[in-house]
Amino acid sequence: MANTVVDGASVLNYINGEWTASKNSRFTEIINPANGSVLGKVLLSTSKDVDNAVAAAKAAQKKWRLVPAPQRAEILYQVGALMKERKERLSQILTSEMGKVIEEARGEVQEGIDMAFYMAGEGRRLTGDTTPSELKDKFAMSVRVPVGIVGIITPWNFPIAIATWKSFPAIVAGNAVIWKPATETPLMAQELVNIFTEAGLPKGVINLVTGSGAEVGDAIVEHPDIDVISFTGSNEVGRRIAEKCGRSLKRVSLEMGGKNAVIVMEDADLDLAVEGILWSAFGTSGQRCTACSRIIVHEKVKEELEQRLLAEMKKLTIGNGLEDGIKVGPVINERAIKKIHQYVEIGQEEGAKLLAGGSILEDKHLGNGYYYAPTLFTNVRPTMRIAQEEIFGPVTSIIPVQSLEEAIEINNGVSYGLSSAIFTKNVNNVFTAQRDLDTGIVYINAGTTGAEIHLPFGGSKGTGNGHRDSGVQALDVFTEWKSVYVDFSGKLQRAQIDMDV
Ligand code: UN1
Repeated sequence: MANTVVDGASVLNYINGEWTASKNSRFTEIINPANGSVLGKVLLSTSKDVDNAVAAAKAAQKKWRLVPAPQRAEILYQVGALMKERKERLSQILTSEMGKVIEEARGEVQEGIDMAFYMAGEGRRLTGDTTPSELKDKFAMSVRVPVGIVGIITPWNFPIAIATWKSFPAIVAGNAVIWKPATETPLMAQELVNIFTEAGLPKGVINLVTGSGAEVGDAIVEHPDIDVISFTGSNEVGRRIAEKCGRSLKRVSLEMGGKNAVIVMEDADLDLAVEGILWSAFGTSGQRCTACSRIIVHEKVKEELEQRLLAEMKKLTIGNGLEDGIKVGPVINERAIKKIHQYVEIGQEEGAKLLAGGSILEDKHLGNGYYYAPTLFTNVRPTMRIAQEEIFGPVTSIIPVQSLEEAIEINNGVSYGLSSAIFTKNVNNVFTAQRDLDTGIVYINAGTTGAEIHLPFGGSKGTGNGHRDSGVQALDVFTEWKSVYVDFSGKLQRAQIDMDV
């Protein structure tokens, strides 16, 4: 439990209530993306470690499922209280490890705290239905039961919030968890696991196994005793996971990103639209699944919007997110910055016009961090790769249109369906847009980010496979329905369908 210092930390596995090393004691470095410094190291585990974690989880779940849900929830209330108490510490570590600016880190930790109290409340609900039976003296109801052992695989861009979206509903519903966090952000995982332990979660109910997707991720996905997988990450990896789960009929919940757009109509409040676009395109350096990477604008206000955006983009301060006044932090690592830059080159080759940014920043004061200039393209055609593929960086593209109908068609003309937004004052536009935009989340007069935890989070098409994170709907991923019939007539009553047999 003392294992929580940022400098020189080494993150081990947490199996059956103990921080343990792996037989294969290989480690990889945890890097601060703001300056390239080494924060510590994280264990690269093997499939054997996953086996040990599953064995511990199975033993623990046998008892955990029998703990009354309101008592399971008490532990989540305590988790929420501890997170609240440690909010600043968690936020500082989050910024150091992942790079998002400190205000955003605080926001993310708050999202986790909200999730704790919200899901704790579910411990006193977890409702099913009671419904009349077709027969006399017979009672019928449906109840939620835990699925069993849950494998959760979480990304680095929201290292604590997304972990809470998945682990809290799983735990309150009576499951045990095997968690593989992103290799880039194991410190947040270590912090959250310590909080679970201090809150009194019995050993084996949560188990942490760190390491690569190829080794640990695959071992979790393929393990015959893990009943459900909940994954957030790229579409490419999500598809591979779904194929594997399909072969073994394992339930799988996927959230795989977006190509989100803000629509700006000719009657929009442009100041508001500019603010919403800047926040959702360049906040978190564009590394949100919900980030605005397309701006679909009515041609009548296109130039005005461009000018206002450019003026505001000049004011964006870039640097280490722990420093005061910084608005845009680094991107996660070298691989990410190269990919972002490649997309910018692709955009230029495709004939899009670069209005701002477009370069890797290497100023001296930025040290060895991974900084990319906030980038704006215009005159982008909807079929260009920069308007179709997820870039996951501070790059956004203006696509001009002549009508709402065309805007909606372009919004829907991508393979993802996570989030969309429209700025307009016209009530007819509002209701048409909320009906016809084909994303799982729609914002009116706000940017594409900022989902609240008590609503379902996820999307259509290449974004997901029909499940949702957070909201009460998250419980559907981690529970089975059981229909229970109680006959108190004292005789064998055949069901109505079998009466005439
Ligand atoms: C993500 O990027 O995967 O809606 C999650 C938002 C945040 C969550 C983003 N509440 O922007």
